[in-house]
Amino acid sequence: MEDTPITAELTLPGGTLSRFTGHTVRTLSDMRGYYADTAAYEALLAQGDRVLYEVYEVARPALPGELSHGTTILYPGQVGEEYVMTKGHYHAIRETSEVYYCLLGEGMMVMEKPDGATSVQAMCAGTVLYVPPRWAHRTVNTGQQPLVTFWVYPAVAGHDYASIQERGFRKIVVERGGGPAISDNARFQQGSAGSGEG
Ligand code: S6P
Ligand code: ZN
Repeated sequence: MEDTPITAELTLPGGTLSRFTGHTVRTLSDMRGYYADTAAYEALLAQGDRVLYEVYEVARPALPGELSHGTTILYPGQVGEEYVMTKGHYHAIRETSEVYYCLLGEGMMVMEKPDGATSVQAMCAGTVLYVPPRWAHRTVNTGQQPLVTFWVYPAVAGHDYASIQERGFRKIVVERGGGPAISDNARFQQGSAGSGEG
């Protein structure tokens, strides 16, 4: 693994990086079970699978001191009333944090802790958002254009998707009267999100 300094170009409005180690493309079919309105999800999928978000990552070795970083391009849209969103995750090592810098678009970061604490923060170009240790996090695009974020987190963190996939977040972001509103997730299931690997 390269241990010399790395320079990359982050191009806007696309949000792409000129150098990266991984490129993940998430489509509607990857998101089965995530959206509250399952009928709307199936109806949309029947019209065709489409890309919902892309991630460009400079993944670094899982060693103390290393920082992984990259960009997420979350496309606009809705599944029923619910705005397009990322899967969301805890970091496998719960005592790790993350910094997000919003470069373009409008959205929200939905966050919660296993003890039930929740926080939903608005993001637009210029917003710097700190996700402290132990907070699960998901990005939601509430705007009309791609939501582009740059993020940095400890490379040792790892990801726990299962806790969110099984239970969801307590809060969801839906369209009400032409704008975003935060709503209780009727499908949220109580349960322990565990302590992670750390
Ligand atoms: C990683 C960081 C982001 C997300 C990305 C996609 O810790 O939070 O790179 O991975 O925004 O979200 P998700 O929930 O599908 O990984
Ligand atoms: Zn993360």
